Amino acid sequence: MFDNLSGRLSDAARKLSGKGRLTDANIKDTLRQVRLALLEADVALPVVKSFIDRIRDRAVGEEVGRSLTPGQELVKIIHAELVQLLGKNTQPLELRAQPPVVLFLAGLQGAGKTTTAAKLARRLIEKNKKRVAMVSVDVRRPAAILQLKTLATEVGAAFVDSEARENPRKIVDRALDESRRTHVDVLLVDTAGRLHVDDEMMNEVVDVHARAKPHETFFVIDSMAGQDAVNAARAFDSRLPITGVILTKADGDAKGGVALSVSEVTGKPIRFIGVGEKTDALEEFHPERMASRILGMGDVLSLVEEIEDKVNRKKVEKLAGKLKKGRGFDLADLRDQLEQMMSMGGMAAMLEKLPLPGGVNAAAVKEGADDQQLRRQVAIINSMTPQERRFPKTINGSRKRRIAGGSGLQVQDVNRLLKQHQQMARMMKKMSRGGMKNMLRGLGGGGLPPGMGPGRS
Ligand SMILES: Nc1nc2c(ncn2[C@@H]2O[C@H](COP(=O)(O)OP(=O)(O)OP(=O)(O)O)[C@@H](O)[C@H]2O)c(=O)[nH]1
Ligand SMILES: [Mg+2]
Repeated sequence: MFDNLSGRLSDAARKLSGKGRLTDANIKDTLRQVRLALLEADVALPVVKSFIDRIRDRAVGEEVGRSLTPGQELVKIIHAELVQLLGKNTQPLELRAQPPVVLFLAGLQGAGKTTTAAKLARRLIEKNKKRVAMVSVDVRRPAAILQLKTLATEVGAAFVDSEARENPRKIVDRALDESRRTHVDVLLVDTAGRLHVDDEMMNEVVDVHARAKPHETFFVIDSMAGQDAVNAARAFDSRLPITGVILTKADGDAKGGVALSVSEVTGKPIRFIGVGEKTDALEEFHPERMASRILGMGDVLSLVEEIEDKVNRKKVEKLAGKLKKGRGFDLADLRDQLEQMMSMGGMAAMLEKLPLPGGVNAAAVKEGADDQQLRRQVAIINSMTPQERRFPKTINGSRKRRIAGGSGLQVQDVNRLLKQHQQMARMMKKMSRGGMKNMLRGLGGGGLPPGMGPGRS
């Protein structure tokens, strides 16, 4: 799910570079890509328009954080808007009311109402230790009643029988009576679906709803259903006091548009997502997680935040100033770098969070870049004299042996470190302005310094 969208968004963001400030001009291309990505993902056009407008409003004039690329800054903004759109807080099920607490499920035909009712029942029984009963008011289709009965038995919920052609209101009354009598905590009401929204159907569901007086009214929507389903969401939302959306079939290859559209159109939070046909395949919905998944950025965002927090700005500025004055990147500077990495939880922790490019063997990379290695490198530098740190070229064979001995390592370890330093010094020199800044940008998702991990463009 969401592969298209995430691919496009991250590509677009990566291409955005240069300027220290986001402007109408420099985000234009990226926003066009985001727009296309959203349309490709079946997000409704008006939704796309207002979403893009909000991002533009928020982004233009935004100062790019010291350690971020403009692309990352924009991704941060898009992420925040996505979270906002998908609903900031998913509240837990409202179960505190006087029993029986009634949960009501409505939606189009085949959306997954009956399956979801069973999933909710199972969850309530197993997790919340509730006594659960289920009832179907789908009186036009005898098979629907039987389907719910079978599922109720499977998950261990009570089942209030109903008959084809019976008056739905009467069924609801009976279900409420029976639930009170048998001390049921939660009563789930499964309704009939229709192929299209029509008045007759709407009137019927509104009628049943009024009788059931549910504490939660869920609109169940198939994440692969596209625009029609989103229009149905609007229709249901205007007639029923929807308290939440349940997005089903999120395990399929849906493009993610329905999640965004339904949130924008109804303004109601997505509460759960269905991720399979089995009765345990129901997850709580987390806007943060969904937004990150849509952006496909791994945990880059949290990494970006960490870098912003923990990097010692004074040191960064000192180094930047030094590089500007034409003095080189020496081994003491390298030591500062390594120590900063250790304070960020080491390379292994950082690599965990980076979405490694395809073909990179994550295990192998991690092995070569663990905390222990960082500590060794720092130990080597610590065994040098200040003069050696300042002028690495003076480190000859006998000095290397002394340094290796001092740090409890081999001469070849010293050689490796010196080589690594040389590469970094060269890279630093190449970066005409704000070398350190750029290097940290690299760490934020662009790439790791040579010799410290996989090269990424
Ligand atoms: N893969 C997958 N399939 C699901 C999910 N939820 C429901 N389904 C399948 O979708 C089909 C329709 O589900 P139902 O629960 O019968 O849908 P409904 O909304 O009750 O349908 P009507 O009663 O006909 O309106 C079934 O084959 C379910 O197994 C899900 O989260 N993932
Ligand atoms: Mg059904």
